[in-house]
Amino acid sequence: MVRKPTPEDKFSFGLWTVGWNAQDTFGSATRPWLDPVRSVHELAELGASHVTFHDDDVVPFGSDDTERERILDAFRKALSDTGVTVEMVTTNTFSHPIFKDGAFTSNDRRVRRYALRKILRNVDLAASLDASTFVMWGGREGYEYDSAKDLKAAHDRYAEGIDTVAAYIKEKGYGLRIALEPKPNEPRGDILLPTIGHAIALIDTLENGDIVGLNPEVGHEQMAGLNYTYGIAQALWANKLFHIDLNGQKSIKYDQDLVFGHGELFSAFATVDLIENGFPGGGPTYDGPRHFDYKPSRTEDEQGVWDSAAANMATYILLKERAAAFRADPEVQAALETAGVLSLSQPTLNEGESIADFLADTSAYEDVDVDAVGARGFGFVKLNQLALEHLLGARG
Ligand code: ASC
Ligand code: MN
Ligand code: MN
Ligand code: MN
Repeated sequence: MVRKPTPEDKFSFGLWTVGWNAQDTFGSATRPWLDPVRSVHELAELGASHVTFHDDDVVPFGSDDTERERILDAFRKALSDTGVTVEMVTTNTFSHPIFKDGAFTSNDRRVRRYALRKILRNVDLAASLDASTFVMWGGREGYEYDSAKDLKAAHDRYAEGIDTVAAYIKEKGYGLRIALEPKPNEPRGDILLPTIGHAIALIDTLENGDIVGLNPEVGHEQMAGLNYTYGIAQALWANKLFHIDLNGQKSIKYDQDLVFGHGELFSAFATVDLIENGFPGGGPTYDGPRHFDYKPSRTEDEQGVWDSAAANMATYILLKERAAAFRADPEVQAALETAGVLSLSQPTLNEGESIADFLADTSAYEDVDVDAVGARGFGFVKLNQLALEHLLGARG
């Protein structure tokens, strides 16, 4: 049996996840449209504490102001009836044809100005709902043809757009931070800021970069053949892990958005271990929502939608329990010791050691028995097997 989620688990879902009607490139919808009000109630029932949404998930694109207010009133009522809160808001700058060549980086300046207005309007909504994170997934910020985009100008415009939104947040005194979501490709052939590292490098150039960080998604990093746990680790190290999108992906292919753990399970274990237990030697930790951005597969009916939502949380809880047992196991502690994992926190130079002192230290170089040091076994495989046995529930 898996225990039921509690508010301490901080589980959160995008309304576009359960709400996806399963239309894809090759086929029409297999499920009816779901009213976001209904989704809020169902997710609350299943044990989620928070929801997130794109502006257009709740208020259909093109709604007039009266209609918008009517819809938002019903949505706010669902929130207060259930106690569910909105922790993150994001903007749809990818569905409407106007965004076909991007939003902040479209070659058409009219589109860039329109996108900026759509986003600022949504920042106001996010702040009014007390959200703490404003995600930007630049899904259409890209190209298919190398000759079609001035990539220097595209980075200038991307940075300009993000900096303007950040400046607006500061000017208004909103308690929001921006989180960029990298993705290597799909729907564009190539997307700008394809990985966590690319995004961090751009953030470093911003004037208002202090309130700009990352929202890495499991599948997006894995689509690039990268290790998600490594990616969020570097973001944590840089104090830039503002939010996370958890889901599942099986290697380099289209964006599968499977249930968390239904892709690379062993990798999901490492992710949960890092999020819940932190770095072995201490350091920055992630305290934000455990947010799922998955898609209930096209094969599922409505019951399958709720079963898959529950599956994300159940899998996370199981991995959290397994990761706690892994860290608490004395054999694991001994294996970490043998592997040198815990000694990596020790600085390479002695405290106060100058480079001259270091160069004069013959024990660091001249006297080293390189064959003896090179003969050391690290025992990483034994450590990994202990992790696997914990993951499979064979220990503690
Ligand atoms: C987002 C986000 C994604 C995409 C995708 C839309 O806001 O985080 O990964 O949009 O879920 O289908
Ligand atoms: Mn995805
Ligand atoms: Mn996502
Ligand atoms: Mn996605």
